[in-house]
Formats: sequence, C-alpha cells, structure tokens
Amino acid sequence: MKLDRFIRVAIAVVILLVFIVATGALLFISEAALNVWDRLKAGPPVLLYAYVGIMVLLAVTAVWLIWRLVIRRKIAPQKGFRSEPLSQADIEARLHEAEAAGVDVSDAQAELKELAARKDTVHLCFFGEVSSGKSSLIKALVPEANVVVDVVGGSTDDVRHYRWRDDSGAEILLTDVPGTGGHEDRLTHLAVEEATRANVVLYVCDSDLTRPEVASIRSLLEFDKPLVIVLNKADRYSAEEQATLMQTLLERVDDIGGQLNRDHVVAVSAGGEIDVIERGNDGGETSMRRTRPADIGVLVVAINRLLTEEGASLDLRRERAVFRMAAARLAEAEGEYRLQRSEQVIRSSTRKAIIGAMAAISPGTDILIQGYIGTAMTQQLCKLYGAAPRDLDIEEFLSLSQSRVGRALPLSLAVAGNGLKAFPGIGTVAGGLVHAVAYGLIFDALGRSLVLTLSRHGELLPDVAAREFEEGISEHLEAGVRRIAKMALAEKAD
Ligand SMILES: Nc1nc2c(ncn2[C@@H]2O[C@H](COP(=O)(O)OP(=O)(O)OP(=O)(O)O)[C@@H](O)[C@H]2O)c(=O)[nH]1
Ligand SMILES: [Mg+2]
Repeated sequence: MKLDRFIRVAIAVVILLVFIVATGALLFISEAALNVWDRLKAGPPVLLYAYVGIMVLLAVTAVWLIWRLVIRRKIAPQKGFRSEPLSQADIEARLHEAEAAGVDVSDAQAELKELAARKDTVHLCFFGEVSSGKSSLIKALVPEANVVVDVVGGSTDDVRHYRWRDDSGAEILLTDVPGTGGHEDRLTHLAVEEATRANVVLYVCDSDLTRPEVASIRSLLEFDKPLVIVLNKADRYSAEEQATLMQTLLERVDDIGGQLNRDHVVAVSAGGEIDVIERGNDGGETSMRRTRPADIGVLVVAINRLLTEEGASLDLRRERAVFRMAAARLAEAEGEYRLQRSEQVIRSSTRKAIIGAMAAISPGTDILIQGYIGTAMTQQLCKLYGAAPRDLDIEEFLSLSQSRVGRALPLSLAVAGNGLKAFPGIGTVAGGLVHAVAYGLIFDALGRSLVLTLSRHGELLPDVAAREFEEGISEHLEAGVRRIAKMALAEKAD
C-alpha cells in the first residue's frame, strides 16, 4: 500500500518536472525564434529569404528521410486480381510494360489476336464432361458435317468449328471441344480455354450434376459466360423424370449464385447411335448400327432466344473474359520470368560473395551478409517481385538473418568441406576454399528463401523472411553444394 502511494507521488513529481522543462523549452525556443525573426526583419531582405529557404530545405530533407526510412511503401496490388473488368487499354499497357521488362508476352498477345480475328462471328461452344453427347448435338444441328462421335469417352481430342445459321440467317460457329474430366488434363485445359473464347457456352450434361460439373459451371459463371444448360440423352428418362431433373439443374445453378432463366435449361436428345440386333426370315441374327432420331427443337429455340436477348452484350462479355484470360497468361509468364531472373541475381551475388571470401586475408572472419552484396541482392530480388521495402526493412531482414548465420555456420562449413571432397584431384581442401564455399552457400540459401517469401507474400516481411531463411537453410545448403563448390573452383582456377 505504502509502495503504491510512493509510486503515485513519484509519477506526480516526474510529470511536474516534465511540465517545467517543457514550458522552459517552449519559452526558450519562442524567445530565440522571435529574436531571430526580429533581427532578420531588421536586416536586408536577402538574408530573410535565404534563411527561410534553408529552413524549408531542411524540413523537406527531414520529411524525405523519414519517408524513405520509416514509411513502408505500399506495393500496387496485382492488377490481374482486380474485381473490376480490365479494359483493352489496361491489358495492352500491361503487356507493353511486361514486354519492355523482358517478359515473354507472346501467349497473352496471341489471345488478343485471336479475339480480334473472332470479332464479327458469334461462337457457341458445346462444353461438358466426356461422353455427355457434345459432338452428337453438333451432328444433329449440322447433319452434313463430318462430326466424330463415339461410345468411348475422349473421342474428341481437338477443337473443331462447324458453320450453322440461326433464325435470322446469320452465320454462327459451333465449337466442339474435348470433354472435361477425362484422363488428360491437357484436353480439359484446351476445352476450358476454348469456352472462354466463345460468346455462349452450351453446357451439356446427361444427368444430375456431379461435383466437378458444378465446379465447371461455377467457373464459367465467374467468367460471366452466357449459359444454356442442355440435359442430353432425354430419351433415357420419362417425362416426369425429365421435369424433376430440369428443376434440380436450375436449383444447382441457383445455389452457386447463377441467375439462369427457366428457358435456358433444356432437355433434348441428340440421338447418337445404337446397336440393334435384327432377326432375319431365316431365323439368323444380324447386328446393325442405327441412328437414333434426334429431338433438339427446344435447344434451337433456346439458342435463338438467347442470341436475340443478349445481342450486343455478347461481344463485350466475351472481350472481358478473354482479357481476363490474357491477364492470367501474362501473370504466368511474369512468374516464369521472375524465377529465371531471380536465379541470375542469386548466382551473381553468390559468385561475388565467393570472390570476396577468397580475397579475404584471414579466412576465419565471420560471415557477414549485411554488407554491400547482401543489401544489393535483397534490393534486386525485392524489385523483381514488385516489392518496395523501406531501407530499414532490408536492414532488419539482413540483421535478423545474420544472427541466424552464427548457428548455421558450422553446418555450412561441414557441408562445404564434404561437397568439395566430391571433386577429384583438388588434393587437400584448403581452409580458405571451404570458407568461400560456405560463404557462397549461405548467400545462395538467403536468396532462395527470400524469393520464396516474396513470391508468397509479395512484399518483404523481415521476420517472416528471416524465419524462412532459418528453417530452410539446411535443405538449401545440401541442394546447392555441388553447384556452389563448382563455382568456387572455377573462380579459383581463374
Ligand atoms: N441414349 C442416348 N445416347 C446418346 C445421345 N447423344 C449421344 N449419345 C451417345 O453418347 C455417346 C457419346 O457421344 P459423343 O457425342 O461422342 O459425346 P461427346 O460429349 O462428344 O464425347 P467426348 O468428345 O468424348 O467428350 C455416344 O455413344 C452417343 O451415341 C442421346 O441423345 N441419347
Ligand atoms: Mg465429342
């Protein structure tokens, strides 16, 4: 109790003292400032202007220094993940920028070219799981075309276009794509890309939707694709079963947030082929392949209605979907470019570290990663990943990592020594060389763990990156030892 009272009194005294000192300081500063001001006013105006100019310069410098050192520069969010749609100008500007930086933008550019080539034609893509009857539906719509249909799933292994005319007489292209969910991921990928390039997707299924089918429809809706859900093989169901299934399909789409009109879900029969056994007059049986009659009238009506309803918006919606796809392609290419470039940066920093270590007079000096090479490598890698850390963050990261180097040093020396022994003919491994390899290994591990953190978080988080360095170091040391020992031997030979 007594102690508590004592502390309260002590705090009160401290507050009083602070108050007295602050008041004194304020009075002193005000007096000095007013004094200076009066003198300046009395003096020649040039002096006043020069004085004010210097004060402003000092203030600006202080603010700039604080900004550089303390304020974290926020990275621009990755444009590909914005929710608002990309415009042609946006995507072209990004392509331009990436190309100038050395990224291979050919895939993304090819998508834009293809979009331009399709500008005046409406594309309807028949899309769905393998063997749902996509090719059969196209065959029913364009009987004269040579469409391949097979009982065996995966019969369509490429993208094909067929000409068809709608009610208004306009030429429409029907696209047949491989079925999704087959053995080859490549074919699913091909189909998804082609669906993105189409104006309308006719989603073909032959029963209630499976989980992968629901996922497919969800992603088509995310790409804002106008959809018609086609329940094919309706001949296998009674009228009541068909009605129940169509209701279920509507509800499934509703559940994933899609807004589909009732008339955008149709039940049809593409026909397909059946094997029939016929008994002849002589009592013998012969097997024959017959074409089942098609019943696709409601599909034709639904397509025509959708084309009339959507009209002008079809092109705009396709454009947006393709821009998104092109942006995704660009992001992939950028990722690859970053990996390649970061490899170069790490290599060149590691080489410099090795050269530095070999030139050191006493090979026993501690491994210092906080020097010029460490800072330059961190800066370059951050720049590559679009991160703009404060200088303080870089320093903090390097100093946190440096404190972990002490523990990792015996291990990296051992790994370096072992690694060098694997090279025949170098005789007794000199201490200096081992030390240089260990030094290189640590730089290599530092660079790799930094790349990992940057690609995950998009910015330099000093403690996270340093932890990553500590946790991954032994793995990185083992993985890099041959490469870095070779590098050191090459430097030694030069
Ligand atoms: N009962 C019935 N079978 C059908 C119907 N339409 C197609 N089929 C059969 O379903 C099988 C697959 O037909 P395809 O048209 O090749 O199916 P697909 O979706 O193009 O298949 P993939 O290209 O392999 O993805 C064939 O055996 C067809 O005869 C239909 O309306 N009713
Ligand atoms: Mg097919």
